[in-house]
Amino acid sequence: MRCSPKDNRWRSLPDVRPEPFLTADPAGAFRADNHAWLFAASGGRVFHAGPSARMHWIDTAGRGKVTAAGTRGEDAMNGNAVMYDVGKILTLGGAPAYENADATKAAYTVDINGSTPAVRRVADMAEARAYVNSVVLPDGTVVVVGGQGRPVPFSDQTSVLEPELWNPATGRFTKLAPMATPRNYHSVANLLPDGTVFSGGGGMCGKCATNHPDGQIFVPPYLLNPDGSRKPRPAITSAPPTAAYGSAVTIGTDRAVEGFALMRISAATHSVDNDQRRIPLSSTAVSATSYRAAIPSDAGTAPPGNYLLFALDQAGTPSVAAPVRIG
Ligand SMILES: [Cu+2]
Repeated sequence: MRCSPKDNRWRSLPDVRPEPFLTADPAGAFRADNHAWLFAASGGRVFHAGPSARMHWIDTAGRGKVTAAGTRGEDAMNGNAVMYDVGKILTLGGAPAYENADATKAAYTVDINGSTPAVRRVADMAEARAYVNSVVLPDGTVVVVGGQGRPVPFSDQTSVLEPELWNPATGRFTKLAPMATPRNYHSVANLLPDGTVFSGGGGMCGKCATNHPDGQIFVPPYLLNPDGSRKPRPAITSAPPTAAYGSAVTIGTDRAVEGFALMRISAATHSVDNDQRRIPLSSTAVSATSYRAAIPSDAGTAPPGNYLLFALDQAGTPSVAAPVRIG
């Protein structure tokens, strides 16, 4: 494993070996070392949340160092891990093997804010899924889309078409309206700047019948009235394009809002989206339409890069995002 320090040169970490991270996959090393769930943290450390049941801290100083950090249920290959709040990770789904093994409905929260990660099993999903994607929304809920009950690459058998929405306040999942096209192996999902979710791809092997070179946009409940019409939403009228660590930024809105969240712009592949994270900001009202929000001082809380800044009203309805570059 290597890391990129401040001078932008690659540096080898010879003491970060692959063995601790392997799953017990019957297909051996080819499948056992796939798709690690990795989260940048404070002090140059990286948290390894899975998909192996064993979790670890990785220290990137010097030659690098791997320290055991407890276990989280079972091996969950091609499940998901999503940082839905500062230092708080939701993991869900996956299977004990990369393919041809029943997926799980199980979900866990892993809180890495303390010295020892705190693991809690939360309510199961309604459906077992692997090759699934999950997207955290600005209000802290997590949309779970696609996947198969029994993962088989380049197959649409046992597809799960109903998304589920996880609520961190209750630890429970709620089923949502089904999508039209299966999204399994090689599918992706990401948050869009208007607060909707892109779900696309899947298959993409030569001329396979299960190739899905297309996408769908899911409108989460927080944007909708009960009759399906769009809710009124707040708007950000001004925000700085860049923000320094530890600074306070002034954000203008068109109405009174309840709060703000930074959502890191990220990319998904093979059910892994390691950059995805949501950072709620503490803020104070200067007036009904002007707020001062605190940017985290720690690059482990908000790694440098591009974020979407959302304002949320009292009902949790988000604005369209303003782009902000941190650090
Ligand atoms: Cu692949």
